Amino acid sequence: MPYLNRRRFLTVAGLPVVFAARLPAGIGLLGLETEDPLPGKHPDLTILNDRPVNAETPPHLLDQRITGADRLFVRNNGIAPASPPADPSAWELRIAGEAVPEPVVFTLAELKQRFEHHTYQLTLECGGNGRKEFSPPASGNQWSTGAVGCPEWTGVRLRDVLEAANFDRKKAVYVGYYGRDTHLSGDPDKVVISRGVPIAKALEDETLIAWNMNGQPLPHLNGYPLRLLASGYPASVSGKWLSEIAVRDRVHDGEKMGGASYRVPCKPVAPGAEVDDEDMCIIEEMPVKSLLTSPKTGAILSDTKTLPIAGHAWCGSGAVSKVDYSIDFGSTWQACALTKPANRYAWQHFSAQIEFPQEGYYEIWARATDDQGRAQPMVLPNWNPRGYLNNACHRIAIKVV
Ligand SMILES: Nc1nc2c(c(=O)[nH]1)N[C@H]1C(S)=C(S)[C@@H](COP(=O)(O)O)O[C@H]1N2
Ligand SMILES: [Mo]
Repeated sequence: MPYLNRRRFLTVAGLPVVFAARLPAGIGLLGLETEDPLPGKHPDLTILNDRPVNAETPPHLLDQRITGADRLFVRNNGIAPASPPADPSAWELRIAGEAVPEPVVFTLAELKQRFEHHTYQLTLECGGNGRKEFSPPASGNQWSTGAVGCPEWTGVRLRDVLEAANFDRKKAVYVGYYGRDTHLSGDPDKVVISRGVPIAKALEDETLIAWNMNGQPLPHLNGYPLRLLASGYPASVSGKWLSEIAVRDRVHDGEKMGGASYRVPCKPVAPGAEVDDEDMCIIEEMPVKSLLTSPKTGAILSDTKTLPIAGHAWCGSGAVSKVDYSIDFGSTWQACALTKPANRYAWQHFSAQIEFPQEGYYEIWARATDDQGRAQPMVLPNWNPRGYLNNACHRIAIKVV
C-alpha cells in the first residue's frame, strides 16, 4: 500500500494523486489493482506465482469437453513478450539446425498460405502437474491437478514445414525450439527454455505449429501468435511465442534439456535420494491419468443417493481403454462409460451414476487404464527430484445426508 510522503510528488500506478497534499496525516491510500496478471483468463484460475506467471485450473472448471481458452493453465518459465506483435502476419519462424541445408524463414502469413491447415483436439499437460503431493517435497510450482487442458488447435504440421526446408532425414535426430519470451534476469542473451522432441515425434501427424485455439488466435499467455504442440509429451516441449525450430543432428541440448529439468531417474529411486545427472533420463510419453471434473469436491448429496459423475482421461501414447471408480477407498471398482477420443492425443470422457448405500462421508476415486494395461496407481508413483509424472488417482470428497 502506498503511503503519503509529503516531500515527494505522489503517484499510484503511474497516475498523479491530485489531492495528495490534502490527505490527512497517517491515512494510507487504498491503491489500485494495477495489472491483471492473467489477462483473458477465467478469474477462478489459481495463481501459483506471478513472476513468472503460473496459474492452474480447478478441476470443476475443466468439465468442458473442449477446454475453453480462458481456462487453459499458464506455465511461464520467463517473461512473456511485453505486448502482442503489431502485425502478427509478419511474425517470423526460422527453421535451422545441423540437419537443414540452410536456414529458412517463414512468416506466419506464409505458413498459413503455403501449408495445409489441420485441426486437432490435443491434451497439454505440464510434466510437473501433481508435484504438490511429492514427499519429500520437490521445488517448483506446487501444481495440484490443474496443469492440464485439452483445447482444439489449428495450424500446420511441423513435418510439412520441415520438408519444405529440405531437412535431412538421415541426419535429423531431434528438434529443438526457441521462443520470444525473455529471461527473468532481464538478460536478453539468456534463453528461457529451449526443449524439443525426438525426430519421430516431430514428424507425427498431430505435431503442429499452431496459431488458433478453439478457432480463435492463441491467448497471449499461451504463446500468441504461434506455438508448437507435441501432445502426449510433457507440455514443456510445446514451445510458445515460437521463433525458431532447430533440426538437430543430436539430442537437443538447449536450456532445460539437462540436469534434473524434465528428467527423472532412469531407474526408480527411494524418496529423497540424490541422483547423478548421468542416471537421469529425459521424460517422453506422459503416463495414463484421469480427472474428476463433476461434481466439485465437497459436494453434498441430499434427498437422493444417486450421483452422476464425469471427467476426462488421457495418456501419452495409444488410448485409454477403461476408467473405473471406487467409493470404498479402492477396495472395489466399478466401470465407467468411456468415449473414444476425438482424435489421437485428445482426452476421453468418462461418466457413471453412483449409488451410495447409506448416509455418510465418501471419497470417489477414479482410475484410468491405458490400452497397454497400465493403470493409474492409487498412491504417489516414482518419487523423483523435481516432482514430475504424478499420475496417482484423483479423489473427491462427497457428503451424503
Ligand atoms: N517459450 C516458452 N515456451 C514454453 C514455456 C515457456 O516458459 N516459454 N513453458 C513450457 C512449459 S514448462 C509448459 S507446461 C507449457 C505450458 O503451456 P501453456 O502455458 O500454454 O499452458 O509451455 C511450454 N512452452
Ligand atoms: Mo511444464
